[in-house]
Amino acid sequence: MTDRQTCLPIVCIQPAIVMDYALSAGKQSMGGICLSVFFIYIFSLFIYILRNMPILDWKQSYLQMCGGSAVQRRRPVIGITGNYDNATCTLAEGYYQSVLQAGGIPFIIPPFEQTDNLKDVLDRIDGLIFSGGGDINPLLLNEQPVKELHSVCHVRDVQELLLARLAADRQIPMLGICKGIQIISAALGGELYQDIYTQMQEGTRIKHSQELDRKYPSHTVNIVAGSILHTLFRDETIAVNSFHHQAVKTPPPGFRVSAMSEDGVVEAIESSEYKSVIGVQWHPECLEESPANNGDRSTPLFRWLIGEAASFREAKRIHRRVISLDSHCDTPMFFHKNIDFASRDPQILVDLHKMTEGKLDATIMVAYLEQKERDEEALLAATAKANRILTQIEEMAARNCTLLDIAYTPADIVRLKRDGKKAIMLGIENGYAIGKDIANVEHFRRRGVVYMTLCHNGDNDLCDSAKGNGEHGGVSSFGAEVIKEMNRTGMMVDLSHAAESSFYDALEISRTPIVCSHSSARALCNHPRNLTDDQLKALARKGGVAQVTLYHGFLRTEGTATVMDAVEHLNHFVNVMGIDHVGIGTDFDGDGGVPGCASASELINFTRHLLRERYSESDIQKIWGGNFMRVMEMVQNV
Ligand SMILES: [Mn+2]
Ligand SMILES: [Zn+2]
Ligand SMILES: [Zn+2]
Repeated sequence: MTDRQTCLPIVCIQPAIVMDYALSAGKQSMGGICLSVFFIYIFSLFIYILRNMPILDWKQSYLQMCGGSAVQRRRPVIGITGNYDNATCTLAEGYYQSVLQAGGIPFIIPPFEQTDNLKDVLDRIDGLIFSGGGDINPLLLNEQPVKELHSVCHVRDVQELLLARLAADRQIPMLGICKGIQIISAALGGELYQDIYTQMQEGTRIKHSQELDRKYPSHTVNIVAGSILHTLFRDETIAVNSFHHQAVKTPPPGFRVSAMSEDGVVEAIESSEYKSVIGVQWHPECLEESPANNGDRSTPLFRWLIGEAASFREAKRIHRRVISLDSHCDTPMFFHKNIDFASRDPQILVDLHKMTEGKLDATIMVAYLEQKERDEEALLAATAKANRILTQIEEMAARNCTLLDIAYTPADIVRLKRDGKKAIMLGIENGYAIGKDIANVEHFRRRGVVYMTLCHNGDNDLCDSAKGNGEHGGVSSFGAEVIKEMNRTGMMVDLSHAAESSFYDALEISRTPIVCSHSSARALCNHPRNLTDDQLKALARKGGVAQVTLYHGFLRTEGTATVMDAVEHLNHFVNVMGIDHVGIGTDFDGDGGVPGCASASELINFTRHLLRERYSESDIQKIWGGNFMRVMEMVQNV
């Protein structure tokens, strides 16, 4: 009983306590939950930070990096020139952080005097940033220093001017920042102001050397409509920071001004030839992301550079894997001018340096014969001249035998590429070379000639020319014999320069596919030398190929033709014939070459445009000679 009595109050009290506790705790429970959620949050944040901060446990990071897929993400490598002062190379963190953020791998290039290393440096990067710094030594630009000149660093200037020139030759995407815009401009032939305050003539200057922190803008710039810069910022006016008293006076050839401040100072330049080069006078890597700053002012430029570098990297990768063959150049026309094919010779558009820079593996050099009289003596002279030019090409090849060789078959080109050598093939431009002696076909074929155009400008004994008088009404009976002999000996029949009548005749006569080594589309440019859609279709039906030429007159009837026109012509060829019947024959050194693809060194730009047009690697392989070599193989193995 006592148990029950003593028990009762407990039983009675207990519910009361529980109730009381529950009532009072009701107010606290929310706080309790909040507190525990907070601790859980802090704990998980701690775990998160631990997992995401390799510095805290590098061994753990190492294990993580060794797990998962072994596939490397191939991000573009961006070289950034370092600043140099007091025997120390430095780089402000904004540069490399911006590159990292935009998806690139930063790679600092210190200034050094061993300039023979520079080409190797450039081989290993996909994009290049010229960073800010002191003034440029005016002596390097053949000028005396004005008294307003600040400090200069000679070693750095020399190296950067060299780098900019070499990088431009290699079509490496570039971004110049502050001093960098001036370096790019000066290296490529532009003019500079050593001091805008004393040297600029018109008007007065606004303040270009701000005391504000670098992350704040201090003046605005007006962006030129239609410029790359305009597409990047989608704005006519942006606010920028400013730390300079030098500026670009005139941009180099192939460049345009893309932004100016109110007082007329050049604040940005860019390539006007569809190349990936931009220079800005401000410091985008320091500008802060803020609404006051009209949005983000740094990342568009870095994102642009990394995007261009990625495409350049992809173009280089493709050129390593596929053979690139230019089906027509007239470089031997310059052989009598004492040119040096092994050096970067400004007289010619194709040499060993330019082929290497533009990643061109092979080119077909022709013995070109101007159409002249057709009497016995003149015909013998024509044949002799063709032989002489072929000998000159052979001698040039012999002089440079460690770096290039003559290729006679597609297999030769493949072998030479594997050996790291350039391939030269032999061609004849104008069947005039045959004279009236059919035996000359076999003679030239034995010398290694892979193709011969039946004619040039003017009718000859073989056929009518696109620029002739319709003498035979197409291919002559001798011309028909020549075509059959070319079929028998394995020489490609080339109908560039031929009249339409000759074209259809030859297509009928030839047992093997025919080629047009350098011709463009009539539908886009009405020139008698260009191919109509009907011609293209007939050519493709017979398995042949037409090679777009970079000759301005065959690309556009009005205005200046550029590489974009050549791309349009190629697209048209593909639309009419399909991807298996197209290629590129530049006509370099025969007046070929257009802005954006002006020499062999710029041919990799064409590949980048093809990538932009969404051609696949296999398409590009066909365009860059795969189709042409397919026909060559077929013709040679008859
Ligand atoms: Mn400024
Ligand atoms: Zn030519
Ligand atoms: Zn020609």
